[in-house]
Amino acid sequence: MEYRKHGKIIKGVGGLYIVRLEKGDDPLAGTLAPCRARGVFRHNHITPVVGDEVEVIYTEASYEMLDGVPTPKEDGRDIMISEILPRRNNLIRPPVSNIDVMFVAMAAASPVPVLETVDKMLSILEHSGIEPVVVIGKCELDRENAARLADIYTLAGYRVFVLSCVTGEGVDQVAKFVREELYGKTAAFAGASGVGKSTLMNAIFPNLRLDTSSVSRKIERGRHTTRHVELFPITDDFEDGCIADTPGFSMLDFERFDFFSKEDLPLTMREFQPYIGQCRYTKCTHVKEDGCAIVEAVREGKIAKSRHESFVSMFNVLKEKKAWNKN
Ligand SMILES: Nc1nc2c(ncn2[C@@H]2O[C@H](COP(=O)(O)OP(=O)(O)OP(=O)(O)O)[C@@H](O)[C@H]2O)c(=O)[nH]1
Ligand SMILES: [Mg+2]
Ligand SMILES: [Zn+2]
Repeated sequence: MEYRKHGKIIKGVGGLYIVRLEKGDDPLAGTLAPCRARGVFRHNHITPVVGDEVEVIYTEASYEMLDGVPTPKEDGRDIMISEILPRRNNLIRPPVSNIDVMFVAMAAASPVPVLETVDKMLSILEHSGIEPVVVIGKCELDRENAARLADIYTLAGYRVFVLSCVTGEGVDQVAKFVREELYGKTAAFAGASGVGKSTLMNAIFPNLRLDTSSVSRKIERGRHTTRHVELFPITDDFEDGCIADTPGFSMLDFERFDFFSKEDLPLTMREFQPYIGQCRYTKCTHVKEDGCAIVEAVREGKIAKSRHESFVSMFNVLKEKKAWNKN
């Protein structure tokens, strides 16, 4: 007998994918099944990623009975991902798909937040139709900077959480948000390595016990603690919603920034929207032109200076890309 099932990839390591199979009457319904991807994906340069909704095929040979319970074989050899369903969205970094909400995490200090990287991430999320939520962690290390960052992103129109996993302040608010607003959704954490993503996941889900970097981080500079993307259920049921912990990125990963065109860029800046179409020149690039409504809003403090600086920096990268493509 051949079973065809729908499922969601919750983890992928070295070509072995853990798929949470949907509920049903079949032997492996509701289990976390180790699977392999059909060769045709590799042939077509398609890599299954965490968050993918997939079709899986298995047979009686794919599992064994352990204490009377059908248990999938660990090597995943006999359970095949036969199809990846169309993705609602798909990010390269962190490599996830079908995300509803992305927590964009930074630390008030240690590591020093790089706002340009944060803003690039936010623009990519806006462009992908993923709702960003800003998380400012380690607030006990530099309260002034935490408040400054919170102001920048609140002004930009984002939901902002300020917290510390050391003092515990702000953690309950995030946990409440997760319980109340992520029901049935798929969320993920994104942010530089060492900002405290896994620590916060552990604080929200006390049973999780994810690896977090210890005091040895200083010696192991540049090492990522989290190595793989993995989705965890918010309750004990994946269908109630899930959140992915992801490996932090370093600045380097963003050097090739060519996700969209320079014409699309202003549309990815949330707080620019009321001013678009208000500039003196219709072809205004919003970089420094006379009569630019956005530059004026920055001057008046309605748009944060750092956000406009990130915009200009991204604009210059995208402008170069266009010139390069013409050759
Ligand atoms: N002072 C302070 N340290 C924290 C806080 N939260 C986490 N840390 C520490 O920051 C370090 C990095 O935390 P992780 O949770 O491993 O960071 P991460 O973002 O998951 O890092 P990657 O997995 O490499 O992406 C650890 O030593 C944590 O103990 C906090 O609120 N305050
Ligand atoms: Mg981590
Ligand atoms: Zn303008």
